[in-house]
Parts: sequence; structure tokens; C-alpha cells
Amino acid sequence: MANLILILGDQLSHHLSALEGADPATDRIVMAEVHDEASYTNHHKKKLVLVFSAMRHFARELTGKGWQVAYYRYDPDSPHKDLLSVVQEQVLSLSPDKLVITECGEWRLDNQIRKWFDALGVPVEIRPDSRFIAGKAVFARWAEGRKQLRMEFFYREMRRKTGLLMTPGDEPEGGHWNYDADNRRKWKGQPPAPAPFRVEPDDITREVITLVDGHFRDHFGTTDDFHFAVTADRAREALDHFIDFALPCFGDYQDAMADQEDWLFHAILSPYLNCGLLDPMEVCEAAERAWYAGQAPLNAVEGFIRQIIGWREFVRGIYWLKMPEYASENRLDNDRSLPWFYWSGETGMHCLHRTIDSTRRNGYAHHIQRLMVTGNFALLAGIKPEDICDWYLAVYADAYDWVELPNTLGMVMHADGGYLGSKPYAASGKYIHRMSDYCGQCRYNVNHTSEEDACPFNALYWHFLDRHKDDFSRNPRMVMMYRNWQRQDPDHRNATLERANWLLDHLDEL
Ligand code: FAD
Ligand code: DLZ
Ligand code: SF4
Repeated sequence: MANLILILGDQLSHHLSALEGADPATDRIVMAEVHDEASYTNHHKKKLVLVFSAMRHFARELTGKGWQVAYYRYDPDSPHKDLLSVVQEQVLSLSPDKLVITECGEWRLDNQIRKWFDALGVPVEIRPDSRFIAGKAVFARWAEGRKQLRMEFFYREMRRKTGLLMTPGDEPEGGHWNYDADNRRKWKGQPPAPAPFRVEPDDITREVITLVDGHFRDHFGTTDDFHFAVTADRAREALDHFIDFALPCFGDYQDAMADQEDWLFHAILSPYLNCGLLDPMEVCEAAERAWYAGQAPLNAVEGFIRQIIGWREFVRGIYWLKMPEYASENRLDNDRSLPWFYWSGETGMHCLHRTIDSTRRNGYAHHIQRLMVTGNFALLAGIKPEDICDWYLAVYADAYDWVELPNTLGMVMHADGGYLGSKPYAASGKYIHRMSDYCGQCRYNVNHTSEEDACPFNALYWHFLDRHKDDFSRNPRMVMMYRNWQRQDPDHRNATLERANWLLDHLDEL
């Protein structure tokens, strides 16, 4: 009796369900760096380094624990371009009773794997991914029969299920479920933001950097200054670093943006959570301990835990509930192509330039930059969901379809009709000005709307409202915005729309 166990590049956890009950004496693990997984999108170079290096370190740990591991390193001349071809070779050499795998995170690959039985001639056992708090069936049951799916209500269920920040009487600690209203401060340089956690590349990582620079030259971003953790031990140190130095201010400055600070008080843990080096519950429990020990305030700890057991689980639930049709939703009928500056960073709009520049350098931008700068602009400009989703999937070290797609297509583009928010997150330059210091460095004037030097976000914001009045003017949360628009002098409104039309015709020149 022998089983073959396939572990994917985002399943680097020793307690993976595929390993449960396995026997190191007889079973064999297979892991493979293959062309098709490395190339289904234009992955950021730092993501490729992270995934390949973490895979190699994980395989070494498994071997150290006595497992037999068949590991395939990336080779551009390899006949094995995809995972099926690797698994076929292993099935021929081992003649296993079955292939065991933990369900895959993305619909694209999951759909392929579910058809492997015919090609392999051995059964394929697909086990649930126990690293998530709400299984797919649990989410589907929660969603069934509900008119509206709201993250807040799902989140409360997850709080009850996990017991995180709950009193012994099953009430939320502090008396409220959500402290978001306390989390909207602008950051003016004080308190100083901590330096991000850094790991210097070891021999394995340096070898992978050379490989990525050699074979993935055309991919977005740079490998320069790669400092992510590539093992679970180091990722846990990154978690400790966040808890000690950033969590206390995480809540207050969660929505802030700063010209000279790429990371602010964010966790920078999503690349590790998403490839399996960190477990969501261990991360939340560490934050919860910090609150009980008086090391971090409740608005910070609740806000952080909500992102993980609330938003992260919720977007995964929506993804699996709605795929594959979800990926082609375009309820606002957008048809404009993504401007080239999303790839080059070359634009006079300073907020966009800085966000894209840190994305290129780091494979990272924090949530408000993704939502209110690059995302907001794409929404206001009516970019095709497909184009902007491809961009987000490519440019971040934490990007995987199951989490990127609902955030982009749903939360940012409102292309699904509103599962991720009851109204679009459309905002003018005023919002960016209020939450950042970008506008002071910009060639556009945030206080102007229709003039030649006016901030493009302003006219585009009114144009967005005007062109979608049939979609949103009756939305109770947007009535006020429409009232403000209607109240403006008709000549001013015309000048605004004229400016917006000019901007839409010249996006690549902004
Ligand atoms: P923090 O701000 O410190 O938050 C802590 C943790 O909460 C994160 O590590 C993450 O695991 C989780 N989290 C927070 N917000 C979300 C969210 N909206 N959805 C899911 N998890 C969340 N996150 C990804 O992990 N991968 C993606 O591909 C991705 N694409 C995004 C695309 C867009 C357009 C937007 C608006 C958001 C996207 N996010 C994505 C969510 C969020 O921006 C990132 O999780 C976050 O910026 C990661 O940085 P951090 O670890 O410093 O997060
Ligand atoms: C993201 C990624 C990359 C870049 N390369 C590989 C790879 O070569 N081999 C592999 O097993 N997994 C890789 N991954 C992660 C997979 O693409 C991931 O498992 C799917 O996206 C499903 O979530
Ligand atoms: Fe961005 Fe407008 Fe401010 Fe310039 S003025 S930084 S384009 S919000």
C-alpha cells in the first residue's frame, strides 16, 4: 500500500490535510516547479522567488523528517510543463494505490485536477483544505436563502465559531463586534512606522533569485532587495515582529497612506498566509494574546482579526460559491483597456505613481492603496474587469485567484452587483488628500475639478456617478452624493463632464 501525495506551491504546511494519516515509510510526496504554474500570469518576480524558495525549503524540512520527496526544480527544457505530467511520471514509477491532494485554491487548477483520474488511471482523493476556518460547504450553507451576503454577519459567525475576542458569556469583548469607526486616522509621521521584518537570502534563495532573473526576465517587478521569509519559522518571527512593533497602531492608521512609507503599520503577512507558511488561527491567536496582555488596543486587535477571519474567509466563500461564472461578471459594462502606466508607473498622478512604484519594488501595496488608489481609478475610469483583475493577479506577492478576484472584481469594480459592499468604493481626490500626503507632491491640483490642472479623480468621480445614475441613484447610501451632484450649477456640471470625457480619451497621457 503506497500513496502518492501532491503538495502545491501554496500548500506549504506540515499539518496539511493531504499529509494526515500518511506513512513516511511507504508514501511518497511529490512537489514540482513547473512552467504552467509559473506562467499562468505574469507573476511578480518576488512572488516567484518566494514560492520556489519556500517550496525548496519545505521539501528540505520534509526530507529531514524522514519523508520521501520527489522534487522537480524549474527547468525551461523540462518535458514536464505542467503538474499532470509530473504526477504521471511519479505514478508510473511508484504504482501508488491513489493520489492524495488537498483541494487546490484556484478554480483553474482545481478544474484540471478533478479530471486527472482518466489520465492517471489511479483514484484521486481530494481532501478539504482545513487551513480555512469556514469550509466551502459551511459557507454555502450560511449563504443559502439569504437575500444579501454581508461580511459583517458572516464575521460574527466566525467570531462565535473560533471564540476569538469573545467573553465566556459569548458576547464580543468590549461590547461591540466592530471598531472600524476608530480606525480612520491620517498619519502625519508620528509615531514612527516600524521597519519591515527582513530575512537576508540564504544559498537556496540566492540560487532561486538567479533562476528567476534568468528565466523570468519579462515578468513584472524586480528581485532586488528580496527580504521575505521563506520558512515557517522565519514567518513566525515576522508575525512576532508585527505584534510587537506594528499591531498597537494597526487600527488607528489602517486607512492611512504616506508618500515615503511603503508599509506603515500593516502586517505584511498575506504572502505567508497564502502559501501556507503561517496558519490564520495562529496569527489571530497571537493578536488576541497581545490584547489580553495589554500590549495592543482593542480597535487594533479586533480590526486585524476581522481582516483574517472576516474578509479573508468571506472572499474565499464568495469565490467558490460563484465560480466559474464570477470571473466574467461585468455588471457596469466597462469596456476601457487598462492604461499602460499601471505597468510602467509613469504617470503624473502622484498617488498612482507611488503606489505602482512600491508595487513594482516590493510585490506589495497595502489595502487602502489597492482599494482607493489603483482600484478607485480603475473603477472611475470604467476599466474592463478582466484587465484590472489580470493586473492585480500579476503584481502582488500574495496574489492568488481565490482572494484577488473577489477583491478586484467585487470590492473594487462592483462588477458582481455588490457581494463585497453595498455601494461602490468610488471616491474623488478629496478622499486621497484626506488620508495621505500624496497631493502635495502632485502636478495636479486636488482642489480643482474642471480646470486643466485639476486632479483627474475629481471629474472622473462625478462622471462615474452621472453615467451610472440608473444603477446607483436609488441606493440609500448614495442618495447624498447624487443630491450634491444635482445641486451643482449646470454650467459647472457640464464643464466637469467635459473634462472627464477628455480625461477618458487621454488616460495614457495623464
Ligand atoms: P493587513 O492590512 O495587515 O491585514 C492583515 C491580513 O488580513 C492580511 O495579511 C490578509 O491576510 C487579511 N486581509 C486583509 N484584507 C483582506 C481582504 N480584503 N481580503 C482578504 N484578506 C484580507 N489579499 C491577498 O491576500 N491576496 C490578493 O491577491 C489580494 N488582492 C487584492 C486586490 C484588491 C483590489 C484589494 C482591494 C485587496 C486585495 N487583497 C488581497 C486584500 C488586502 O489588500 C491584502 O490582503 C493586504 O493588503 C495584505 O497586506 P498585509 O498582510 O499587510 O495586510
Ligand atoms: C504560484 C505558484 C507558482 C508561481 N509556481 C508553482 C509551481 O511551480 N508549482 C506548484 O505546485 N505551485 C506553484 N504555485 C502555486 C499554484 O499555482 C497554486 O497551487 C495554485 O494557484 C492553486 O492555488
Ligand atoms: Fe492623486 Fe489627485 Fe492627489 Fe494627484 S491631486 S495625488 S492625482 S488625488
